[in-house]
Amino acid sequence: MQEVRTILLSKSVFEDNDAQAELFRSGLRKKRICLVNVMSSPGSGKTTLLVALINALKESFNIGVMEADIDSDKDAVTVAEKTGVRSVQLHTGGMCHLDAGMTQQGLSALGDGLDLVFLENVGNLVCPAEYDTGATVNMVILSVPEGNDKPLKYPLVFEKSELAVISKTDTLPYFNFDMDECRQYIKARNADASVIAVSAKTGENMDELINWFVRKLSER
Ligand SMILES: Nc1nc2c(ncn2[C@@H]2O[C@H](COP(=O)(O)OP(=O)(O)OP(=O)(O)O)[C@@H](O)[C@H]2O)c(=O)[nH]1
Ligand SMILES: [Mg+2]
Repeated sequence: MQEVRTILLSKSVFEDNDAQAELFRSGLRKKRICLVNVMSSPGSGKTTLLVALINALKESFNIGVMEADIDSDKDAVTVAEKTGVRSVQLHTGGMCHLDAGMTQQGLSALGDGLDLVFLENVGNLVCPAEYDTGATVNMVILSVPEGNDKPLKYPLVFEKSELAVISKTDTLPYFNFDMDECRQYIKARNADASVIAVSAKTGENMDELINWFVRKLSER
């Protein structure tokens, strides 16, 4: 099994997380680093989707991954083994979210020279949305089995995300998931959000998602 570095995050020293996040983000923009904060409930397919995306983008961009987890290093090992890109595990010490100070600690551990960094936040649709990590892109994943009403029940994460991915579309035949209604609910939270429905398992519509990132990176 591949070894990955595990960073035990220390409590942030910053009193004002929003100010720190803005400062961190403007530093990232100057260095032309696209940092993507990936939020979703547990098991919605974050790691699976990141592996597919990274394998499609890694020839064109230098990519790194930070995997936040309360305890294990499973996701960081999976990403390292399946993509070969730089990956670090961030242990939150029981906390259900990351803030800007913690994200900065992770990025320092990952090192320099990266164009695109994915931060897989702790699986949770509530807490991560409440803390600005300083990322340049916020992204939410909602999987078909979770149900199309989630943007109504967990509005903040959809308000904060410029990209909403509806994942596991290969399971649509087995669930009462109304795709049009889901898109409407997401747009009601954030009219400007891009909404892209994909299956990482079958590869359905992954091209649209890959192109979204290629475009985003060209705008840096
Ligand atoms: N059918 C189907 N299953 C999927 C798809 N993507 C992921 N899965 C499955 O969903 C389960 C959870 O996937 P993960 O990628 O581990 O999800 P995660 O959001 O990273 O989970 P946590 O890190 O625990 O929050 C696994 O059994 C995956 O094989 C998909 O597109 N279709
Ligand atoms: Mg995961």
